Formats: sequence, structure tokens, C-alpha cells
Amino acid sequence: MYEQVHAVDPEIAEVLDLELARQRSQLEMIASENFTSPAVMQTMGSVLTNKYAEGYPGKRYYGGCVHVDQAETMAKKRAMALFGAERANVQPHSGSTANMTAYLSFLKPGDKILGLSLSHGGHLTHGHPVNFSGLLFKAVHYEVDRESETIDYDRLREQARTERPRMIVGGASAYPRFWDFEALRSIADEVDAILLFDMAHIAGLVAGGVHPNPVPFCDVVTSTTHKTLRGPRGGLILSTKEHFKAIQKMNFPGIQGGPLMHIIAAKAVCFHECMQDSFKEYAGKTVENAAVLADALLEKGFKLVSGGTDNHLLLVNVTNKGLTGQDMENLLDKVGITANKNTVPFDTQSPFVTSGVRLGTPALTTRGMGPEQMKRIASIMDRAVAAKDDEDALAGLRGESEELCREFPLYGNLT
Ligand code: DSN
Repeated sequence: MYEQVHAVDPEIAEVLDLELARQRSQLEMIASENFTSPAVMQTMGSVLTNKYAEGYPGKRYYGGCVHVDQAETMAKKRAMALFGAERANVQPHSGSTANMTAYLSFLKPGDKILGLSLSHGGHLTHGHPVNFSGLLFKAVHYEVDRESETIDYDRLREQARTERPRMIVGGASAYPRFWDFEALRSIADEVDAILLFDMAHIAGLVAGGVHPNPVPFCDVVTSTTHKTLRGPRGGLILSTKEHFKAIQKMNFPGIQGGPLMHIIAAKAVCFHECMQDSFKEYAGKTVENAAVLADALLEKGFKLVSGGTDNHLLLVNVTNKGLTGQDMENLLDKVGITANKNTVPFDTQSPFVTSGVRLGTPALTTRGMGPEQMKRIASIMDRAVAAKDDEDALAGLRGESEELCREFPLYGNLT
């Protein structure tokens, strides 16, 4: 594998080999990660990386753009068709720059935004004080309800009436429930706010028809393309026709320079893959696997934020197991499961320690795992907690995880 890198740079080739081996031999349960297809990866590693193409198809600042124009036009058309959007900008390098572009297309520095708090499942770019979004804008936050641990849309309406934000931001990185887009739209209309939804986590579920679609309800929808959507690492903005001109101008020349044409072409491949029946099936299985994992963990006495999941992820509050989120992340690592510690709503631990772990099924579902494997994984987690100080028992459990990985080989045909 990676023969050409080995010939030029053995040190980096070794990193590639080791990372491939790690991905193959561990149970990947980070909810924002996935295994993209060899076709997407081949496109990312193609000659399109050599091309400068500032501007947009048909209106570039460089010659020789005839072929990359085709790629970008296809990516845009496919994104619009996939999500039923009037317009698409496929140039954002990341979810973060997609959000920056979307904000600055509508807002001036100092304007008020209202987004879900990071510690309640939101995202840094939804107004956290250490992020550009919190530095540039006056950010206020809504939280989940203490009892149900879900968004209380009546309370959000009250908050919006009091705060009168210029923009309401929906979307999350650790929220296991469906969003009510009709409610968000009606709240935004009532206070005359712009409605942005960041669907990065759920985009693949929306594309696969197993999560409601935010596009018909929002002024602007942002996303990444590498999570449940299973494409290359990058960003995406969908909008109505009305707002598109401002978005185009803010993306370039406002924020970005030369677009990453190899990544844009790979986004086109990803959108094509997402239009196939096999992707709908994949999205359905991802959600089914999360539900089965949730039930199996509940049976074993684990506590799930909001009591379960509607999507691809679960948030496990491990306090009742006598552990912190950091302890659980370390423990899972020892038994061959990769996940991340995560704050839970109203967490009393710091973000470096936390009381929870976030688990996701997108990557394992791509490997072909199903309900039976989810039950086995829940059992490994349960036994790991019981044997947390017994290194031999933990090594045995790691062997079980590795056996599962061998049963579902990854990238067997990668060249
Ligand atoms: N870092 C991503 C996640 O893990 O959810 C969000 O940007």
C-alpha cells in the first residue's frame, strides 16, 4: 500500500500504513467519522489538486478551468437535487468556513445570534466565546430541558421573543433527537430572524430520507460532507435563490481564495453515491444500529441522554457507573473501541473531563455491521466497565473487538 509515498518519504508512508491498520483493527464509534469510498478517495488524490480556479464555473480568474468547471457544476446540481435546495455552494473548505460564510452573508459584526449551547450538544461555531462566531457576534444560547434533555421549543420561542436575535441557529454535534423544523421556522418568523440550520451531523440521514429535511424550512443550511454523508472532508452551503448572491460573494472573495477542486469533484462523487438506493439502505441501517445499541446499553443499566436516540448517535452519561467521560473514553480505547468523551447537559465536570461519551454508528455501519454486532459491542462495553481494573480481562475484550473487525474487513481493495 502507498508504494509511491514509501519510495519518496518512508516516514510519512509509515504513518499512512499505521493509520490504515488502526482504522482496520478498531471499532470506530466517533459519531462524526466515517469511511469514505475508494472512488471518493481516488478523486481527492487526483490531478485536480493542481488547479487554481478562483471564482465560479464560467466566471474564473484563471485559464484552463474547462474541466474543473464541469466538476463543480455537477457537484452543485447533485447537491441541489439530493436535498431539494434552490441553490448550492460547494466550495467551503470545512463546516466552520461554511458557517462563517453563512453568518457574514446575513449579519454584521455585533449582531445577535441564538444557537444551542455547546455544553448541551451544540457546536463551537454556533457562538461559543472562544470561536470566531462568539468573538464577532453577540451570541446567546438556548439549552435542552433539564427533565427531558430535549429542546423545549416553547421555551426557545420565549427566549427568542426576549432576545430578538437577528439569526437563529439550529443544529448540533451531540444531540440524539430529531429537530422540529416547523417549530424553528415559526419561531424565526415570529421574531423576524434569519433561520440557519447546520446539518453537518445528520446530512447523510437527510439525504437517505431517515431524518426530516431542514432545507424547505430554512433560509440557509450548512453542512460538512464527511460525516454521515460519507464524502470527502469539506463543507457545503444550501440556500434559497433569494439569498444565494450574497453567499456566493461572501464565500469568494469574502472568505476563501482558491477552491479545492479535487475535493469539490470528490463531493460530486459523494452526492452521486448518496443518490443510490444502496445509500438509502445505509442511512436506514445506521439509524437502526443506533437504536439497537441504545436498547442494549439501556438493558445493561447505562443512562442515555434523552433516554435514547432518533439518529446516528447516542450520548451516554456514565456517572452512574462511577466513571467520568474521560475514564470511559480511556477504558473504551483499551478494549479497542474509539469514541470521544462529551459533556452531557448540565454537566458538573469540566469539558476536559466530562460526564459522558458520544457513540455513533455511521462508520461501523459502513463496514457492514448490523444489530447483532451492536449487541456484542454493548456487551463488550458493559464487561469493560465491570472489569475496569483488570488488565487481563480488558485485553481479552480487546481481542473480541479485533475479532469483530476481522469479520468486517475494511478497504480490502484499496490500491
Ligand atoms: N468535530 C465535529 C464532531 O466531532 O462532531 C464537529 O465539528
